Amino acid sequence: MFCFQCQETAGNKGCTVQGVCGKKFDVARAQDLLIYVTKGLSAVTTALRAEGKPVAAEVNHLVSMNLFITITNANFDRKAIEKRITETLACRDALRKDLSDASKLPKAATEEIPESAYPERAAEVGVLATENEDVRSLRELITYGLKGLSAYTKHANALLRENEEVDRFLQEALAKTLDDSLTVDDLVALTLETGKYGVEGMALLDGANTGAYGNPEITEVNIGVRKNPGILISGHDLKDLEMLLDQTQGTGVDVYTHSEMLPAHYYPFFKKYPNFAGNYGNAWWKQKEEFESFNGPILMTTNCLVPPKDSYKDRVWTTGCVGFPGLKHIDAPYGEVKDFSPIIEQAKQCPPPTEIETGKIVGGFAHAQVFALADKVVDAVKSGAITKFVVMAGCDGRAKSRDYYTEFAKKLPKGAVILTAGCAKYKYNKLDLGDIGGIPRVLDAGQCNDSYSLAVIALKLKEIFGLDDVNQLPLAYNIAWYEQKAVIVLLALLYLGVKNIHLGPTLPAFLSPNVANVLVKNFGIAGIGSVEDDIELFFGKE
Ligand code: FSO
Ligand code: SF4
Repeated sequence: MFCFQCQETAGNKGCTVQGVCGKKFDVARAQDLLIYVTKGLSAVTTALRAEGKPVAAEVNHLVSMNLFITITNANFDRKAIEKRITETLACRDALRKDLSDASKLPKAATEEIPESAYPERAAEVGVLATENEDVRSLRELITYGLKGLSAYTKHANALLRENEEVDRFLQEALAKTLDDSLTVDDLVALTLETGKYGVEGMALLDGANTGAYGNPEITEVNIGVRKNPGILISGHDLKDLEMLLDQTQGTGVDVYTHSEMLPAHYYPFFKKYPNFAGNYGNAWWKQKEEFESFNGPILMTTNCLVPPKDSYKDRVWTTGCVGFPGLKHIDAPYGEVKDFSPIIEQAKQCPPPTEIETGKIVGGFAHAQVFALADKVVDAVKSGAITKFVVMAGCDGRAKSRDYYTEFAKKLPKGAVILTAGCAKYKYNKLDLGDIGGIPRVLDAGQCNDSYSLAVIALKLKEIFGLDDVNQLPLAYNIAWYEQKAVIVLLALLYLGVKNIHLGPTLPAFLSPNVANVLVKNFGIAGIGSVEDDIELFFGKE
């Protein structure tokens, strides 16, 4: 195996024996083959569209779910992944028959791969199959961006929103990563185009979420516990949460959010459920301790599953893209209700959660809420009470080096306000950083996909202040990344013209020196240094 798609890759080079994430060799191989056959299918759908033939929404869903399954910490179940490979090959072959001219298709779109040959073929089609390191780097950068984009379109699809244009691009770009005639320049252009569709995909999801659940608003979320048994829901899928809340009404079982599900509390819609109790725990990587002490069942709706300990394994349930051998999986087709009753029954037999902390955290600063506060924010900037905004969106992770972000938040000058989204916030959202004239110094827009809100806010501020360029705002970017959704967020920001983004705690291993250079030269992308040096870099000498 060779995998270097996330920030925790071994030695910041690549996982070759087993993933640091716990992904086993055979699972990594199966994921490589799933990506390869999905690219093959995408070459067929792209050719169909070129012939003016429509592609069904189910096929778009198959492609995006396949990509989502391969995101870090989503699916560790080789058999489930192999089943997807078989389905994808069947779909590819059926669709290919509709083509008038199949002569120009790449091998991935035509070759037969019997099930018995999956491991052997998987070993030949992974990341290292591309020899030129710059081409490999760009192909992977694009593919990881598309994985992130797929996750976001999948969530929109769950709320019955579609954008055929985004799916068309996604599949065309996947197919292009198989095309040996593309030059490095072509691939750089495709990388930026991926960012453009990243913005589209996040806008689609933002519309789906706010259309279904209202605009996030300032909300205090309880981080303590109640006395009833509870179900902990993690991941990003708000539709799953809605179904779980509906089904737990009147059962005496409370529902708590975990990690990236915290921002659900900010939506008006979810406030109507009396048993929506609060948020339990922190970012994904602390789950081994927190799932233990939660005592009740846990529902993983998307990525960020850490291989579970035997002591609580029987309480972890999966749905959607998530899979792990031995865990129980519940699913239903898009638009249909998932039956979560076995989870609720299990919860009733469990003791209530053990309290691990008390208090409240505040969030809900997505675009509409910040626009509502715009006058206050603008006045604070004009009066000099707010000197700078720092976008600290992205991910949290296990590495000790991520303490940098806690220290950075603590050492920020008093006039600085953090704009955040994603699980990176857990590095500082429980610090008491206070407020500036009633504006909290940590403004949490929501999940990683709500980084879209931060971009919309930046564009609005540019307009209010009458600037020509978003880079003239008193706004710095110090982003933490971990998995592939952060890649699409980064590409989206680059597409919007944002420069001088600092990315940490390490730069991606999949950037070859030349590709890294392109990003440095054209966009001023940089890593992080020491907290003191970076504070000075962003704010000047005190
Ligand atoms: Fe995982 Fe975090 Fe939201 Fe990332 S919980 S790491 S960019 O924020 O994706 O899924
Ligand atoms: Fe390694 Fe990350 Fe890939 Fe897991 S997802 S195998 S930790 S690079």
